[in-house]
Amino acid sequence: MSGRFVKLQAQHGFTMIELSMVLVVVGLLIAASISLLPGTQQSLELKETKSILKEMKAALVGYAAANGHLPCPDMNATPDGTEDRTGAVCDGAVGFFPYRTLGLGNGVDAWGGHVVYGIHDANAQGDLTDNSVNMCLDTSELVKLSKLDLINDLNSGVRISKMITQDLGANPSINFSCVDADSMAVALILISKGPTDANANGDGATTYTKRFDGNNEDVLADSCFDTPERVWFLPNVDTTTAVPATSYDDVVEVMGFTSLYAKACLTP
Ligand SMILES: [Ca+2]
Ligand SMILES: [Ca+2]
Ligand SMILES: [Ca+2]
Ligand SMILES: [Ca+2]
Repeated sequence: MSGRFVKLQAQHGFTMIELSMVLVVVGLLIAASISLLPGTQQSLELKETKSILKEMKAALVGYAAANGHLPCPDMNATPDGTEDRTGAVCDGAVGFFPYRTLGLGNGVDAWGGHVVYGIHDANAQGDLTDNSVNMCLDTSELVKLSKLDLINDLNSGVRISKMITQDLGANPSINFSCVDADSMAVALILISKGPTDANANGDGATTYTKRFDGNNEDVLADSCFDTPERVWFLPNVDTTTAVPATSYDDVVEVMGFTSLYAKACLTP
């Protein structure tokens, strides 16, 4: 009887130790997950935004394949999701993503910001967005798409910048150039501002609508933008040193002329 009692006591004690060890481990796991959460959340939103921009690009290609032209940007200051054009010509080359024209539910990134959509200068060329010409069937359009636009239109239309210098020393910096000789014309571009005004250059850090960085600044006024290869670059986010002008958290997706033609016009 007493032997059985001792055995029960021993079993009970062992269970308590085991339980307390489990509680300690659970506590450590919770602490670890809480400390990891902000960075994990940010990278999830970045990943989701990249995926959203790719889906938007696929929708644009599908629209071009079905209609023979791209939709115009949504030029409403408060985006209504519909393209804005006057006849065959777009009301502007850079505006917001026309999600309703494309049959999508919304046109925002993972942070809730409206995605900017730019198309190659519609007023000067009228090719990609002209709804009276099928860019897949008109041979003069074909020639322009494959050759002339790329060579001759660096001075106009939507284009992306080029990296000119890189310094990964004590004060890292990467410089991009938007001058005509360094930039490259593209058929279309999609831009998310990311979560912050990462280069903190005073272009409106307190409001979401002005969080563009790098060459994406003044996004509706000037049509040269950052290359999609320009990745998030936040070297001095601890703010103990001045945030360099190269800090950058925008997300950019582009499509060139030949790629658009191949995907919209040649893919069965
Ligand atoms: Ca509109
Ligand atoms: Ca930004
Ligand atoms: Ca900025
Ligand atoms: Ca610009």
